[in-house]
Amino acid sequence: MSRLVVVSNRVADPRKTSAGGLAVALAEVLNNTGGLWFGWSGKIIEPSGEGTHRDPPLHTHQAGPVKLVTLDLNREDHDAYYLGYSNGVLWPVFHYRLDLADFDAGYIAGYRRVNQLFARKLAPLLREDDIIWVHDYHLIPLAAELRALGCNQRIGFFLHIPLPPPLILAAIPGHDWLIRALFAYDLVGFQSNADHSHFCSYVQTEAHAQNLGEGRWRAFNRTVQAGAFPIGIDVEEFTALTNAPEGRDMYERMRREYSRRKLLVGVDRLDYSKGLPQRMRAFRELLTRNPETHRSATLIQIASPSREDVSAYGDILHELESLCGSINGNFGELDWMPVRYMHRTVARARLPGLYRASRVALVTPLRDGMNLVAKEFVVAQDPQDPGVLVLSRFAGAAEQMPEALLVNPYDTEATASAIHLALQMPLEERRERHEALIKTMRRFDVHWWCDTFLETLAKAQAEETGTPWLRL
Ligand code: ADQ
Repeated sequence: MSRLVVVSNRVADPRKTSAGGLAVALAEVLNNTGGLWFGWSGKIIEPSGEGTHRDPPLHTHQAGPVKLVTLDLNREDHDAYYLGYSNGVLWPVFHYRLDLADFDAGYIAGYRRVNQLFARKLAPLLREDDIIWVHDYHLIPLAAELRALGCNQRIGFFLHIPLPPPLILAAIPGHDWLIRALFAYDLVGFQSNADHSHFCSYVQTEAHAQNLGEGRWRAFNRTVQAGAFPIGIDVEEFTALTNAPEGRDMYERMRREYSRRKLLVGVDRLDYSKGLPQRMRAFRELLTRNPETHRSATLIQIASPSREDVSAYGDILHELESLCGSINGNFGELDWMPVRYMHRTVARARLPGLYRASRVALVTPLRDGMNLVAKEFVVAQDPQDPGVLVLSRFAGAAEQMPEALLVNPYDTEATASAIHLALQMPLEERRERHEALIKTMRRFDVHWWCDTFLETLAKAQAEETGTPWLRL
């Protein structure tokens, strides 16, 4: 059996439950084959510090049968690769936010440099029959760099964030280079059919790729297979977490505290893609139009700090704080605050209790690859008295969850109406919708996602080439 090698920007210790569903699921596969997980350590070497040289040493930790190998980045590389090209260019553009992209010409060179560094450090650790699975937008050119070093192993890539339509993608300096780099993989996976179709249109129109059928494309003397592999959650693990003492305790406490109110919940990273100001405006609209919701509805919004060193994130923080303040100022009473906003991360063990105590979840991103909060909310519900999911049609999850109340988060009035409908939905309808949703969650869980991707990768037919891959 081949060994699995996972490569991602950050590496998580799979033995820690706080690592979450994805880390746990990958760990399970890695455990089976005694695999390797490779990525950035999260540490930055400052210019004045020791070891500012280009090739930092590797750190190796054995986590059960899984070997974790990480490397540090020097400040210049980190700023160009991580803050610059990954989070200043690819993240906004892939989420359709050209207005927030910072197309500094120097970033792409740093992005490439770090991908080359990853390849150079990883290649000597590889075995001939390894299967390599690369994750996310930080590492698009990694396979091409590995191929340039003579690595012929099967390499798959999964994009966790959306892929925009060709004309938006084409705004990125170096977009043709990026997509050409995807052809160094044997299999490229997307979250949704929409993302996959954007890839197909791009390679047809911009790269004149030949469609070989069954998801296979030929261009740049190479064949790549592409498809949609919607990520799921670990339903069993999350159900166990819901029934564990900490989850139950959280549930009981929330029910006691809010016994006279219906709770609405939002749980997000504080990111402009998550549509938090739009959500607050819709909630304000709900309160304005429906006086009977006053005192009876409370929105708990948890927004965990994220990428605070990227400037667009400071703006979203201030906008959100000011909206929450003005809603509470205008509508609040001595014994009722409409919004409880917390700028922090909630311990994973407590999340299911919070979800279960809530009548409505607001998952209203402006664009999202998938959105696992929507799935976690459904799994944490009591099937006899489930809450209602209000879900943005622009989240990848919407393709799999038509039984949620799907909304356009840019349409404040329509979103407010959907929230109102959710608050009033009769028990029978809530049960029916929940039953359909939980069925899908169980069928397409994280194990399905891992297994399907890896089985497809094992069968993907690679074709060789001598192309010099990456001339920028
Ligand atoms: P993210 O944008 O980080 O991930 P998401 O899928 O919403 O988004 O959340 C990932 C995990 O973080 C979930 O397990 C959630 O519970 C947890 N989380 C989020 N906010 C939290 C908070 N405030 N406190 C505690 N926990 C919190 C990217 C893509 C998504 C895609 C995932 C997985 O942007 O579209 O679903 O990867 O592929």
